[in-house]
Amino acid sequence: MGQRAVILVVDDEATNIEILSAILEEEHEICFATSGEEALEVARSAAPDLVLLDVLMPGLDGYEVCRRLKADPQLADLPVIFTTALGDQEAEVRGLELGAIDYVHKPISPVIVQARVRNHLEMKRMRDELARLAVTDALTGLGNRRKLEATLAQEAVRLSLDASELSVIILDIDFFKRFNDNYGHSAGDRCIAMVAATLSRAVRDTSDLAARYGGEEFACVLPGATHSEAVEIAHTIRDRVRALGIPHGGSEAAPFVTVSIGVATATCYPGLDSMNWIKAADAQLYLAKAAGRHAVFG
Ligand code: GH3
Ligand code: MG
Ligand code: MG
Ligand code: MG
Repeated sequence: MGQRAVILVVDDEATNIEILSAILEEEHEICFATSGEEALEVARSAAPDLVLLDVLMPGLDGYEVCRRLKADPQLADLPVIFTTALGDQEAEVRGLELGAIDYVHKPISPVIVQARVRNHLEMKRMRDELARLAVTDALTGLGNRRKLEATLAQEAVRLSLDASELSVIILDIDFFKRFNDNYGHSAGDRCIAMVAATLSRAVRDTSDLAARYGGEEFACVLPGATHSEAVEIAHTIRDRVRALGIPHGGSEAAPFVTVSIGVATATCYPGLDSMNWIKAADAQLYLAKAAGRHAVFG
């Protein structure tokens, strides 16, 4: 069993909150709000997994709360189930059109509320897992190319707003075709996973991204890192990969697996294209390869 889900119960009548809490608290954690305004605050602070939202409330009504939740990128994925005494189809359709996933009528049936909440939580868990898999590389657990491109696009927006810096590192394993030829494809896969783990330990896990860019090529996005900071990180990565001591008889750079690294740093400029940062780092990587490999250029 995983962690207990957090359900936000919103209703202007305390009795309704008590009834829903009593029905759900055995299986889930409950937090509550007694107005639309409070619901938006608690949705942000308590990070619930699902909301049971009353429609008729003074001030912000349930529809308006739902509209605001769906308009907020941080909260848009939060599943909303309306609970209401309104019996007409129009009210129900309006709720569903605003992005609610379900609608339960008052007086509520405890078993139906329990079953619907359970189903919607399971669907949310699967959606979250799919979303995670869509941006994760299966072999290494790093971000994949899609994640890299999304992060770069996000960073381009951020850089156009503040004048901070951003560095990109591109890294490629040296003479890897010969490694596969000599030691086999499975050993090659294990080598890629070890280089990936080294990379991910060398960057800050809160703000930086380490991604698998292609077969034996990786990229790091380092928001806020100056050029000299990024070059220093690149040297650390280069040294740590060599220190793994993975034998590589076919390499002309060392008797062990090594990497070549290119570094590029961007600052804000008009018409900024984030894929140009990758091109700039790639050009430096090419120079590192040409200079004999196991090198950092930037
Ligand atoms: P260089 O030093 O110039 O980078 O030489 P290289 O041989 O590493 O360069 P190249 O790009 O020609 O070869 C990359 C090789 O990586 C070719 C391919 O067989 C191998 N490769 C790509 N993806 C994978 C993978 O997922 N697993 C394994 N085992 N090998 C892979
Ligand atoms: Mg009400
Ligand atoms: Mg390559
Ligand atoms: Mg290579």
